[in-house]
Amino acid sequence: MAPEGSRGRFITLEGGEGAGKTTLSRALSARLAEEGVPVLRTREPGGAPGAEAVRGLILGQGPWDPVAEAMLHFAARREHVARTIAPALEAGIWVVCDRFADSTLAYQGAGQGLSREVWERLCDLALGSLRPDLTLVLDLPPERGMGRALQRGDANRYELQDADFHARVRAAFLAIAAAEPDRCAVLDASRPPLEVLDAALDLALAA
Ligand code: Z5A
Repeated sequence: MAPEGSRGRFITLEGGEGAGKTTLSRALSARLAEEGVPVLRTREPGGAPGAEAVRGLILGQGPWDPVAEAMLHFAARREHVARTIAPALEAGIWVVCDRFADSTLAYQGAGQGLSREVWERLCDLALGSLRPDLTLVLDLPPERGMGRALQRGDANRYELQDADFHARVRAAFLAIAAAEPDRCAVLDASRPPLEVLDAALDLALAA
């Protein structure tokens, strides 16, 4: 458990569709709470009233120009950070967030052609110095993740992209993790949910 009065830890979950981020964020938050850690579970795009409204624009409309789409994600993210994430961390609450800025680099960058330079400028503008303490990348072959996600029968426009798009997104997440081993850990998301959770909990408590 974090010492009283200290800043909360910021943990992000990343990966392709159907990799199990939502499942893990629920279970990990519950297990952290059982360990006595004050924890807030949130998601992107969304996590604050204005950001949820932008989520409706992003998922409900489009296609967007890639830079415009990235700016929408970062506008939502800025609201999310300002209204939800930063106040929680400052209050000593840990934040478990389903997707964050790495998703923009993977989807709008590798997927849609946004340059890394523009992504970095948007990070600086929207996030200041805030970066996750720990990022868990749930890695799964896209066809397996898509199979899981499509079973729900409510595919969004990202899920409807072709196999090459999803392969680029997966490779981008693995490249992010390889480039920042101090922040990121890759979890094999083909393992049963409880095994994924145990590995995530160990990493979270050590973060
Ligand atoms: N997006 C973007 O382009 N740029 C950005 O900056 C951001 C996002 C932040 C948001 O969609 C979309 O926005 C997203 C990227 C884009 N693209 N898509 N799609 P979303 O929030 O609606 O969905 P998502 O983030 O992709 O998550 P998801 O599809 O809901 O999947 P998930 O959360 O990773 O999986 P899950 O719901 O936990 O699990 C899916 C099913 O698999 C479910 O039936 C589970 O019971 C099952 N499951 C989970 N784990 C396991 C294991 N370990 N074994 C077997 N079965 C499992």
